[in-house]
Amino acid sequence: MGFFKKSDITKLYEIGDELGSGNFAKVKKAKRKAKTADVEKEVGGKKKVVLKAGADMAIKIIDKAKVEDMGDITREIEIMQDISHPNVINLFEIFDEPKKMNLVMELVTGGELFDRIVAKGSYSEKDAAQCLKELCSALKYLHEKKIVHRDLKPENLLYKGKAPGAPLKLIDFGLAIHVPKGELAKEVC
Ligand code: PIT
Repeated sequence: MGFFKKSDITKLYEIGDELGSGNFAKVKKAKRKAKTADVEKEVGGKKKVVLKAGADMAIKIIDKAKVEDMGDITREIEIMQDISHPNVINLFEIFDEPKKMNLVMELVTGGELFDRIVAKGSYSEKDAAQCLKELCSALKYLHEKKIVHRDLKPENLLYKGKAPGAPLKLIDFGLAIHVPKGELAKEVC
């Protein structure tokens, strides 16, 4: 990883249903096509297969025409490329097309923490403690790397799957910044 592929994403992925949308991007489900080579990534000094043919993924499709400053997008990508943690959404590869930037990410299907809190009516201390434990683990990891997310909210925490006990994953690094050593993040977001 660490570089952008210039090829058309539809050569490698079948794009599926929309999972969500924002001002200048859509997230869609996608399947890695049958006749594609495995993608490897170095994890803890060892090469690990991280993408296999047939894998279900999520793709964030960014409409370049609607983006004011592409520098914001490259910052988001650079930050995500530097992160590997069980409670943060994983970015696998990037396809830079003339009109769109495509970010291939881990697929999560359990919905937002926000919706689970609302659906439950009451939210137990045990549930809250588990959620906080996972969030703190992600934030400790990010802050040690001097990355500040700056948009923490229940809408940006998605459950990996529908089963109880599925891990939470932090998403949306659109406002995240890297704070140089010795400096403070002061901007109000
Ligand atoms: C999924 C499923 C889903 C949404 C996402 C991923 C979104 C992830 C995301 C969005 C961002 C970002 C990083 C990750 O910067 O419903 O698997 O704007």
